[in-house]
Amino acid sequence: NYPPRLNCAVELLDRMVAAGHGDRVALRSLEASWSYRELLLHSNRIARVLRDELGLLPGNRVLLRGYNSPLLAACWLAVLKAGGIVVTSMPLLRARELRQMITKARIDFALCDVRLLDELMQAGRQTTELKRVLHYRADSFDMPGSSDSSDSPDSLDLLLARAVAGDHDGFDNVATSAEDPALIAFTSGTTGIPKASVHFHRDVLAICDTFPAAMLQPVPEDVFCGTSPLAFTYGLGGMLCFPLRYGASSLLLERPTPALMLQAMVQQRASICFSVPTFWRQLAVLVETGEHDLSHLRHCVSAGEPLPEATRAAWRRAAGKEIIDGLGSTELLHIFISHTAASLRRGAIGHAVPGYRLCVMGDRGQPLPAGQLGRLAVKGPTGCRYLDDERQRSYVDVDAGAGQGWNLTGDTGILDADGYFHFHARSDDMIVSAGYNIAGPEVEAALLQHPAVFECGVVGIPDAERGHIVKAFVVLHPGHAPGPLLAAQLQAHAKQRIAPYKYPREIEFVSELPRTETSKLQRFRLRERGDH
Ligand code: 3SK
Repeated sequence: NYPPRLNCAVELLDRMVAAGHGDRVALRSLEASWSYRELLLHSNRIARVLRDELGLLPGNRVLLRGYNSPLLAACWLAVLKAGGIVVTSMPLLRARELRQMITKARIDFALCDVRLLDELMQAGRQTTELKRVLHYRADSFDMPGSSDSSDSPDSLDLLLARAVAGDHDGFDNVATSAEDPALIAFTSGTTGIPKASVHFHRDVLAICDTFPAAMLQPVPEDVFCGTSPLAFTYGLGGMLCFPLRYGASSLLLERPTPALMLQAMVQQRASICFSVPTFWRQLAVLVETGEHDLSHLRHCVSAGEPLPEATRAAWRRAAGKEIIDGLGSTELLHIFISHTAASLRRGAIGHAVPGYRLCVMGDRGQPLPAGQLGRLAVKGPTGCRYLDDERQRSYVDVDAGAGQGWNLTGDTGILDADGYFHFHARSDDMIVSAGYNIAGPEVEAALLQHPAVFECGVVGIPDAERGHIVKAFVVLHPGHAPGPLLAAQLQAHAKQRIAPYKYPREIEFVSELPRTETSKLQRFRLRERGDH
């Protein structure tokens, strides 16, 4: 329960400074370290530029385009303090995708890292909504005077320098309502068709007060880190909102590779790390083959994709740590199913995060008894509000037998008698072959148990006889030679672990799998490739 007047940035930042956390480190990068007081100062200055130089009005939408950095985080907080709505974007988006976002979310202003400016300017020229773009250098606060862009009228650095010379450091925060939109989060999901989810100020606090409170119990001494962009709400929660809510600090790396992440985790004594299965797999390989002091690492969180048992086991073997798995979505903003080290159950993603309720529904929206396979539905303090999108009707079931307002996440699985959710597949990833329903992730999990397999993606491809057949795209660990012999071995391996009708009838060895910028496997691309 939050008060009717609520600004989530003020709760996450101003309130922490007022509560005596001012001198504690809030954000770190490889180059800089900002205390809570410094973060407040920078955010206030940016908020003043937005209001006074751009004329931002409450409710205006501001696109943020940059790599993870303390300055990007300060921009995020500043937009909210000024009453704006933040729209974060993935750094790798091209002009066409940015144009779609600008039009759909009716973006008024943008703050953009100079290195990513070209595509945005191209997109801006093709739309009528975008009024002004300010560009910044991510290190402009850390190396004053080093800016090469500061003589442009659209340089945020220049405007900030003027704001520094101003006579006060405060900002008159906009007293937004708890149900004013704070964020518009875009997801292209794994299908490639972007959707925009709107989240309120209270939603931002709700994700801080549910998953981390129950599963991680953060303390101010914690150092958070992670590998996802802040534009992915998984990264935004784990690497910005959660640490601030608990008075802890967060390490923001621009473009973390597994080696860089590991080195930074060790150096900065990170204690909570948010990553995705493919990254955990790569980290496990590095940790297994080197000497790394990870004694300070308390929690390793995985989400974004189902965590294969083989990846969990590899990390346990390499680092001696358990991974906390989570199921979340952009539509619900963060994780709603997870577990603690103590409540881990083999074969299940976890149970409902306290505050959320789960139900597995049949085709007509009727709740199914424990143990029956159906569609996952979730209800809790956050939920899906698509911006101007027909797909809202199918995501939020307004008239299900189980009652109104259940979010149908697109996952299928089983709730057991103790309330644990056993994931089966995304509804659109089920393979129907010769009348059998086959879940791609189950076949992937079986193949991953073979020592030669580093990662794989399994999809159905059209087949005249069976409707579809199961095809696996396999990336091998270095040192293993692709070829028909290994393919036959992998098929035999799969048949021994799962029902033989599920084995991949076709195997193609590839050097990498197509992934979104959030590291989700793009099965639709594999299907396109297999569709010959
Ligand atoms: O999309 C997801 O998988 C996800 C997971 C956890 C938290 C947030 C998101 C969007």
